[in-house]
Amino acid sequence: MTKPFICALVLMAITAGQAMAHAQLVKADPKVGSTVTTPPARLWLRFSQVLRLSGSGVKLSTPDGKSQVLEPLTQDPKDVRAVIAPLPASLPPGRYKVSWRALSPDAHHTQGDFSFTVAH
Ligand SMILES: [Cu+2]
Repeated sequence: MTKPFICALVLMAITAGQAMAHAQLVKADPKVGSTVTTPPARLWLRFSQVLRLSGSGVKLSTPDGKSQVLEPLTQDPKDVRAVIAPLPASLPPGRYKVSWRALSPDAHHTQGDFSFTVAH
């Protein structure tokens, strides 16, 4: 096959499988929408594929309306598709929003958000 033809096929595959081809959040800890009674020390996010860490990021919006980038974002040494972001120490009770932005190996971004609540 000629090179342009292969490229066209790849493009068609990407367009057809948009959701499949890109990193989507599969699992999180704290769980999506959950309420935890112990303030978590870190956020664990598992995606449908390996992320490029340099182009990915996680932001935390706190109950007081502020937001901060959670750094550094690291790969879970036990799971190549999972990343770990540190959380500020002893989060006060309230509802937190996590906004993530992921860079897939094919250089496309996906993003999403979810909330979790810290209760007494
Ligand atoms: Cu893509």
